[in-house]
Amino acid sequence: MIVGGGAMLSRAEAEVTALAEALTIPVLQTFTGRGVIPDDHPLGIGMAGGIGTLSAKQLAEEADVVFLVGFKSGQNTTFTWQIPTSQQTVIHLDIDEAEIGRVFQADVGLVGDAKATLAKMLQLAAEKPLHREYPERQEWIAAAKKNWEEYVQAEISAESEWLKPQQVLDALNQIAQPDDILVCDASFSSGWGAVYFKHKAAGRRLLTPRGLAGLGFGLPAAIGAAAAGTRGEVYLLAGDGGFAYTVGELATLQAYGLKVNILVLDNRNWGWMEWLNKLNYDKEYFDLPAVDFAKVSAGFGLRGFRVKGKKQLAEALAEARKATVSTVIHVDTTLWETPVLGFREAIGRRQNAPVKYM
Ligand SMILES: Cc1ncc(C[n+]2csc(CCOP(=O)(O)OP(=O)(O)O)c2C)c(N)n1
Ligand SMILES: [Mg+2]
Repeated sequence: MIVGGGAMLSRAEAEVTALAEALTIPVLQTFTGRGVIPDDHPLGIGMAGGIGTLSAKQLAEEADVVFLVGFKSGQNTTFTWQIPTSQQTVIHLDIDEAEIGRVFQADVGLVGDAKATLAKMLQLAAEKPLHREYPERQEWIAAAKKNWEEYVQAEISAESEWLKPQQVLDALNQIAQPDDILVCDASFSSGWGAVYFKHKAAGRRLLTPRGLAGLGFGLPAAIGAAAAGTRGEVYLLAGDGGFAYTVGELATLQAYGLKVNILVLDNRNWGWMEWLNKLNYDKEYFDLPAVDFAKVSAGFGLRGFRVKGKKQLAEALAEARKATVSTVIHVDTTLWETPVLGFREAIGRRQNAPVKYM
């Protein structure tokens, strides 16, 4: 099952989970479908696509049937329209009839509200001999999930001079509570958030800009989330480049007494673009000026920490959580880590390697 934002808008979290459990279906998610099932659920496979988990990639490639739920077949989740393949059977459920077969041919098209339609499918499944154990499928899913968890664990426990963004997300996962919200700016931050931020309960907890495109979205969007009065804390993850686009909005946080815990991933570069430069031209072109965003934050009357290692990061996150005002945590990170699977593969093959997807 690949679940998109349509399922979230229809609040179909319970029905998606119930159908997945009844038939042992792994649940892969899009950016706007993230959180439809908690990540620690055995069938919760997380983010699907070119920016996604390796378990989602494996399961999407190996499935014989792909059930698209409230999902518009966007570029990321379909690996730039390579999945579903023509060999896979496609069932597509969407509230908008025009979506069915618009991008991929659907073997079965279902037009309806996600919550209502999944509830009906559950009822039909219960009446047929479908509600049963599928041990082989369970093993297939559990093995894929475990492989990815081990892969992430290795990334997290690696020691290097610079923190990896994966380690920053791990530190955030350690402290974040189920009701907290993570807002991400465009570029890699959205990828780090979507792939590595753990959804501890079902529901929408991740806000990313559409198409991961508009840099500078992060801080204004986080201000919106804080002003809306969410139950939990609001976190913002932004790159050093994009954060500078709208950094003046720190004044809004100060003026309205709103609280956002801000993590700036400083790789001193337009990371996404520099990766493309390196992969396509084997050349690095950019450097961004060194800005101390912790000091910038203090200049706006807010709190700021500049952190290097894991210990300093955990301490700053704890301080930020306790505080009543907004905090900027400026984290110096390595440039050569990316949440884009195609980039990772291409850099492994070294230079002049055209990127297969994204
Ligand atoms: C408004 C806007 N301008 C330019 C771009 C093109 N662009 C995409 S990613 C990127 C680099 C972003 O750098 P940074 O915010 O530091 O994040 P990083 O990729 O380093 O994690 C740029 C310039 C964009 N997406 N949006
Ligand atoms: Mg950057």
